[in-house]
This record gives sequence, C-alpha cells and structure tokens, in this order.
Amino acid sequence: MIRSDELVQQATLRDPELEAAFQRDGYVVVDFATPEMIAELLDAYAQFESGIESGYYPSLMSPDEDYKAKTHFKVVDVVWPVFDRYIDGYEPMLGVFMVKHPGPDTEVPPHQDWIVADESLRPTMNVWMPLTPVTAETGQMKVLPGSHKWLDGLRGSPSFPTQWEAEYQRVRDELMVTVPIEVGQAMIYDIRVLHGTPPNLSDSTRVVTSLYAVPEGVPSVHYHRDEHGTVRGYEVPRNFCGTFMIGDVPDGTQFTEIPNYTVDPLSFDEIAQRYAASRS
Ligand SMILES: O=C(O)CCC(=O)C(=O)O
Repeated sequence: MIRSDELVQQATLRDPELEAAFQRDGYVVVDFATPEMIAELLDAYAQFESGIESGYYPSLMSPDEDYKAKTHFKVVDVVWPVFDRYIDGYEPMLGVFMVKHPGPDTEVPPHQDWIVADESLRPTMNVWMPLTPVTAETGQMKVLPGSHKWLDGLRGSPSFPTQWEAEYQRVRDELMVTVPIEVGQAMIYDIRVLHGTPPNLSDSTRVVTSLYAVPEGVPSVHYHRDEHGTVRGYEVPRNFCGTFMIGDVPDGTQFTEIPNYTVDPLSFDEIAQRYAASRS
C-alpha cells in the first residue's frame, strides 16, 4: 500500500525559495561560479580540440570521442560540486561546452532538450553557465516560463514533431522572455522548459559550459524516430551522449515502439492561453 507521504513529490532544489520559483517557472538563475572555476574551464576549452571551427555546437556534436570524454570529466570535476549543493538526489550525466562562434546563422531555435531519463517522477536538470559574457549581442537565453508543465511529446533524435513548431517564431518573439545571466551566475532548469538563444552577432566567440544531471540511479534512455515516423525508446549506457552521433540508431535495449508517432499541435492562441493560465 502506498502511504500518502510517499506521494508528496520530492523537492528538486534544496533551498525552499528557489524550489518554489523553480516549480513555477521551470528555471532559476543563481550565483554559481568563482573566477577560479571560470578560468579553469576556459583553460580546458582552449586546450581541448573539438574539431569544429564555426557555427554553434554543443560538445556532443564533435565526432571526437576523446574530446567529448575529456570535456565531460573536466566539467563534472569543476561544476558538479556546486550543482550538487543546489539540487537534491541527482547524479551528473553529461558535461559539455556550448560554443557559439559569431555568425547570423547561429540561432538555437526554441526547443526542449532530449529526454535522457524517465521524467514521470522527477525532472532531468541542466545548469547553463556562461564562461564569456552572454549579452544582447552574443545572444541571451530566452525561455517560456512554466512551459515544462504543459508541453507534451517525446523528444529525441534525429528530429521529432513538436506542439509549437508551426508557431515557433511568434512564440519566440511574443511570449518567450529574456533571462539575463552574468558570468559567475548560472541558469538551473528543468530540461522540459522551452528555451533557445538568438544568433551571436558580436565578433567574439561565446562559450558556455553545461552539465546535465539525472535522478540518482534512474536508467538513461534515448528516443529515436526513423524516416517512417516510428519511434523507438532504448535504454542506453550513462555515457551514451559521449559516443552517440545524431543520425545514428542508438545501440541499446529497446523498451518501446510507437508506429506513426504524432503530437497534437497547438495554435498560437492555445499556447498563449496555457502560458497565461500557468502564470495566474
Ligand atoms: O548554448 C546555447 O546557446 C543554447 C543552449 C541550449 O539551448 C541547450 O543547452 O539546450
């Protein structure tokens, strides 16, 4: 028999005030990094060769597994001790650099991150921590507050239909809010919250580090959608993202198959109504 106290959802953020803001918005901005942490990570960024010289890339897009492993371990080493002080009952999953070279084609359009673990009981978390200034010119983070609670659908590779795709420009321009984040701060968020960044229109490269964390002991998963629209879910190793290349079929144990996978698209008005309802 389930006791009523077992049904109370476990808090994600250790601090009750941050937890309340996180439950409402799906993200919080906090003081996070010392100058020494930033210097150590910038040093690693300068030393490790991703093999990618232009555009926008998270480390996991590099074909070099050695680079991805080195980056992961360095980010975990520096960032996890602080992240762990904010979130309760999690373990690190993937550490990356998110690099945005200058260029008008470097927008990261609104998206939710891939499902990497079961989210039915506890969210998967990420910390997004600038190592160089994130400004209006280099492209500030934009989010749709509260959207972690009311957007539906599976998320994986290489691409999945989404409820907002037909309306993403209006959602981005009319509803999403800019989140100022200074070097030394970080945004901690539920990876279901809709987020994205505009292009880097400055003349310098923007470098951010990011660390994903999953509830302790929860298996890693990946959803793949093939060219016929069939979605398959796989249980995969924890370091899956360190070896997987987008376009590949995951090498894991399949646990589900959904032929002709679809989502219910939302009109702009429906999205605006859900957003307004979640704010009231
Ligand atoms: O680094 C960026 O500009 C965007 C990052 C992002 O959207 C993500 O981490 O999912």
